[in-house]
Amino acid sequence: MDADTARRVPPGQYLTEKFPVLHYGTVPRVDLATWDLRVWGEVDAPLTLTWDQFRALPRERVLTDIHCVTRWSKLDTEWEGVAARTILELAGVRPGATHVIEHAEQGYTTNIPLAVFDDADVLLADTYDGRPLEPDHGYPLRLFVPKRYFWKSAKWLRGLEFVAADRPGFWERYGYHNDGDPWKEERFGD
Ligand SMILES: Nc1nc2c(c(=O)[nH]1)N[C@H]1C(S)=C(S)[C@@H](COP(=O)(O)O)O[C@H]1N2
Ligand SMILES: [Mo]
Repeated sequence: MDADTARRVPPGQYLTEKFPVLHYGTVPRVDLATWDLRVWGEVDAPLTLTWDQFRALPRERVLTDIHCVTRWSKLDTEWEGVAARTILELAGVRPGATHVIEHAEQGYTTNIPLAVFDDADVLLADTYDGRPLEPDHGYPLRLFVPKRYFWKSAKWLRGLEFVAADRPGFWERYGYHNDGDPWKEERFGD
């Protein structure tokens, strides 16, 4: 590995070319005709977007690295979708909001600070490597939060709840770190 590549690998991680699949439970079957995405909580304008409405929003592309708490990292992954910041504008997030709870199919949740969500590289991603997400990787939509371990990127995303007080999500309640910053090796514990 050259020095430039090595600098991109957080402590305790190894590089893989593969794209491992990791989740709790089964892969949900999703029907786009009945699918929706809800945005609620500390916002002026709660949203319920159909698939067509979501697809009509302005789109962005992000090329960056991902890091899983199980120690694999993958460089230069390419994602497309709608910027988190577009959702912030549309929903009119209130000053009191401090955190975002990601809600996925089958009850999976994960929490991030609003400041982490409000970053140019955070996407509501429906496309990986130029193609629609595979069912295993979150079809039709996942959140993509590259500056945190990958459990903070909820697959099969169905809702974003803006809250005025933090609330641990699924893995956070099982002892994963609340923040999950790979550069600080925040794997377990608070
Ligand atoms: N809905 C949902 N999203 C999830 C999970 C899950 O169990 N359910 N697991 C997380 C974990 S622990 C990881 S490491 C990544 C894995 O994403 P991948 O399967 O696309 O590599 O998804 C995250 N998102
Ligand atoms: Mo994970």
